[in-house]
Amino acid sequence: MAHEETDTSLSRRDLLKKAGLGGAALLGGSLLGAAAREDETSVSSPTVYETDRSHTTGGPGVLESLYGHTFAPPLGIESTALDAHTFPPAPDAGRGSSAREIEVAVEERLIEVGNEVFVEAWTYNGTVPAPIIRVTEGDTLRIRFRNTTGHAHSLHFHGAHRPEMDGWEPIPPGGETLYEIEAGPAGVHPYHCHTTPLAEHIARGLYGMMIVDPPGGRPPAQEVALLLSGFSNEEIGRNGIVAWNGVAGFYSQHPIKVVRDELVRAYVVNMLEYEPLASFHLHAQTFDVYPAGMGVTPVFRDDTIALAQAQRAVLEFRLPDYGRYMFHPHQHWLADRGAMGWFAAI
Ligand SMILES: [Cu+2]
Repeated sequence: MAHEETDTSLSRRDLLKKAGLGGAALLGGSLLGAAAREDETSVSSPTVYETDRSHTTGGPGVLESLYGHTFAPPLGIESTALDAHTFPPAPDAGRGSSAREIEVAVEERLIEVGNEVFVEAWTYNGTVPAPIIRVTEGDTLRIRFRNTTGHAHSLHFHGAHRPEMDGWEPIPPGGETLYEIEAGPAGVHPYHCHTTPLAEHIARGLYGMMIVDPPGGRPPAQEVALLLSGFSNEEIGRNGIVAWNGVAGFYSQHPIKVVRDELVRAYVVNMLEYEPLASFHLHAQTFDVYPAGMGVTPVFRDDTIALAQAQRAVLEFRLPDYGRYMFHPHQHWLADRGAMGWFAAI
């Protein structure tokens, strides 16, 4: 297997030895290419990868392979650990106008977002990102909101709703409230805390994805959800870790399996704070783009979409050949910090 991930317990020097390269070449790309880069980096910036490594709080931290490197997930993390975030709950199309009751509690948790990288997170219901909410357009969504922490928080939905239910007003420590919105429009919309300092409340983990189906449902597809976000694990205001669905390097180690040549629908949301722009790039294939997941016909076709903060899209594509298709933000600074992943067409 040319693209097998390397053992994360090996040091970089061990990796070079294992590859029979001594200290003569960098891993990544062809050997000829690597040798050429070694010459170039000797006169430019040879230490960039070591600089990256310093942003972990311990352990090997970096997953290196032929395609480069990214931050590694927690050691021994199960391949199913992110299933609830990767695969949206099944739709229940046609439920429009029925009432949906949801309990949301703000809880503080210490979570491992990468190999031995822990952050003191603020969470909705204990996870970052928060659980995916899936409803049908027109559903009445009642959210019983409890703030169990020592800070004020709130819950604000994107999409359309009455302004008094917009969720920007802080709910004090120990406080409760009831939000009631009519879900819509059909699409994919983030929800997040809107209490100041807003950036920090988002960067600490208070966000999630809401999928709103049209009343007739969507055509059958293999559905996946990918929410991009970051963690200021060492310095507030800087994303030391960047991750799809909350765990750095997870999809690098555990590709998302899809059936070859069958329709894939990806709900992609950018909740990365402190970065003016992110993107989603798929290798070796193009996709149809429904901005914010709205509309019944795609607006354009591409292999890369730009996503400002809170922007999102539904992407539809088929992977026609058996094999692995890479995905990552095309800002490689972000990919290197944990947002590298693969689809495996099987
Ligand atoms: Cu908050």
